[in-house]
Amino acid sequence: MKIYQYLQNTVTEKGAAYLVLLDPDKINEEHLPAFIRHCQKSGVDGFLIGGSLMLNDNFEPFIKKVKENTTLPAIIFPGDINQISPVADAILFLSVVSGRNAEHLIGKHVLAAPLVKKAGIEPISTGYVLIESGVTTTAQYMSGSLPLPRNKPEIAAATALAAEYLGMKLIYLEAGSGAENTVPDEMIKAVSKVCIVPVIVGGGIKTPAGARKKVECGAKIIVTGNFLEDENNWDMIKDFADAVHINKPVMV
Ligand code: 1GP
Repeated sequence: MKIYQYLQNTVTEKGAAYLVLLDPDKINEEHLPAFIRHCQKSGVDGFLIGGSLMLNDNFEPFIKKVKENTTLPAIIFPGDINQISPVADAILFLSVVSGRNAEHLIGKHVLAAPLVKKAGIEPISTGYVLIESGVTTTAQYMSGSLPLPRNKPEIAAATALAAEYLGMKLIYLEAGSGAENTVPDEMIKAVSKVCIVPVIVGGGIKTPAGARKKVECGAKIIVTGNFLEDENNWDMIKDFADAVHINKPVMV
């Protein structure tokens, strides 16, 4: 429960937590140490690590490198069961509850559970809700499931509540990496209203103001990935962190 507790404490203290998603297939490894240190200095609360494909065969060394450059938690955000490593601190044990593909609801988990146990890392059970976002995203395609219609906040709320009643500790509202449209504000409000567990929102968030809006709607954890893969945007990490940390006054 260490990392889950850390996330909850961060939410209590700062109002919301800000996680940066690192995809080993997309991040230039040479620049990784500087990026990680810059994230920590800028107020990021932790890292999600994972990708849909993992073509580079460098998953574990990548996490090691992350850990060497930060004291923040490294949490696996697995695209598949080949993304499990004892070097990480925790893993989001994701079930795609928006879909009806049994493989992604429970099938992969049966194969993954003994590996997570062996790795000795903390599993954080997470109800993963894919939201329709304009175009077919990689997450939708790879999970072989229909996303939840974006104009149906009540279905999202019912889905999230069912996941919570099944014992899941986090609800991840996912528009998909690089999504054209982010998770709708109304949907975040509807889910946050019924769920006690923290709600994560990610996919297509490109501005600090956009991130702040999601927090104002009830999101407790914000994830950005794609936007920071362009090194020209690194200057904005502190602005994102300040925008997400709604309890902390911004120093001007
Ligand atoms: C994707 O929610 C994350 O799984 C982050 O999305 O890469 O679009 O920021 P972006």
